[in-house]
Amino acid sequence: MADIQRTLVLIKPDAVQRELVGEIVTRFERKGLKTIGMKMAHLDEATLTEHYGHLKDKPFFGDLKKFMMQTPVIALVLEGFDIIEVVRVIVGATNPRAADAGTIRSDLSMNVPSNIIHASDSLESAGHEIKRFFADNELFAYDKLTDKFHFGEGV
Ligand code: DAT
Ligand code: MG
Repeated sequence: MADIQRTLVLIKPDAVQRELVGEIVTRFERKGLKTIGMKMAHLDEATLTEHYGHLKDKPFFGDLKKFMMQTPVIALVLEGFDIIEVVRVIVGATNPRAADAGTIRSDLSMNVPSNIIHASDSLESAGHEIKRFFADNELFAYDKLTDKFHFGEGV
């Protein structure tokens, strides 16, 4: 039996500027993923230094943080079976020009630094990232009428 997991998604400033927020949220909804948290936030440098800590020695680290502070972002927490892997598949590879056709990055972007979306890459990072952006009382448990199709036997 697959595990129910949670993952963090950030819809980045280029997607906000390019009016792609609805399109991206729609793709997750149509797949049947359950949103349990959603908000707009203007990220500060300290948060981004932590969030992108694995890239701190890269030459593009400063530009990446500046880019992420250009506008507020939309943060989502999604919940479902194997959701970390499912969302990474829907998001596509880091380089949008190499991403599989049909993925968000392939269909909607062309450039690594502005690849429009972030998604947690492991169970461990998802745990840290959700805590970084959401308080416990900003995450919601509720039943959706469609849960039986996505989580159950479908009958
Ligand atoms: P991902 O976002 O697919 O998890 P990552 O964690 O390696 O990829 O990098 C985080 C972000 O940093 C990525 O979405 C865009 C930016 N980035 C990565 N590699 C880059 C590069 N070579 N030049 C510029 N920006 C880069
Ligand atoms: Mg990453």
